[in-house]
Amino acid sequence: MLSFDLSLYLVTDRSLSLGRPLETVVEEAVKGGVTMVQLREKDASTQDFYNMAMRLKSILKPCNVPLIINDRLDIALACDAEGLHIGQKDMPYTVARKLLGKDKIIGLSVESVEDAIEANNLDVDYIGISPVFSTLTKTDTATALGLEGIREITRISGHPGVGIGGINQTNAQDIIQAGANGISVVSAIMSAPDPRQSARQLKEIVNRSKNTK
Ligand code: TZP
Ligand code: MG
Repeated sequence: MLSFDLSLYLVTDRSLSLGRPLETVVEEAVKGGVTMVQLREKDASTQDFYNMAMRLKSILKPCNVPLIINDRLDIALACDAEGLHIGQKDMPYTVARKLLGKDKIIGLSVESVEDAIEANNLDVDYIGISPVFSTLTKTDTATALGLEGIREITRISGHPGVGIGGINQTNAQDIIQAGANGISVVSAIMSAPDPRQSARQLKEIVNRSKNTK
C-alpha cells in the first residue's frame, strides 16, 4: 500500500470556494502543506466528477499528495486515484477492496464507538471520525462525537484516525491531543480568504500538537 500522511486532509466542496476554481484552491492548499486531498462533490454529474478528478490528479501527482475519491468507486478506478473514502452506507468495504486491490488506500467513516469496533475487523487504511463537532457543511450527520468521542475511538481503534466536522484553527490542537493522527477540513480551507495561508496555519498547529503529545 502507498504510504500516506493524515496530518492535514482537505475534503473538497466546490460550492464553498467563494467562486474560485476548485483546482486553484487545491493547488494553493497543497502549497500551504495539505498532505491528502479527497474529492467530494456530491452534486456533480459523473462526467464532471471524472473531469475534476483527472484535473486534480495532474496537480497532486507531481507533489506526491494522494488523491482520494469520495464514495465513487467507479471514478476511483477510472482515474487510477490513490484511494477511495467510503461511508457506512456506501459500497461495502470488502467489495471495494476486492475491486481496487490491496495497493490502494481505503478510508472508512465511523460515526460511533460501535462503528470503530466493527472497523477493527477490516483492514481499512484509516478511519474518518465523523463528525467531531456539528457543522453547517454537512447537516445530515450523526450526533457530534465531541473530543470525548475522539478520545474513546482513537483509544479502541486499531487504525490511524482523522477527525472531521467543524475543525479549524481554534480547535485543531484539541483533535490531535485527543489522539487523532490528523485533521480533515472542508470550509476552513475551501472558504478561507487565503487557502494557502490557512493550510499553513493548520499544518503548523498539527505539527506542533504532535510534537507535544
Ligand atoms: N463529514 C462529516 S462532517 C463533514 C463531512 C464531509 C463536513 C466537514 O466540513 P467542515 O467545513 O470542515 O466542518
Ligand atoms: Mg459517502
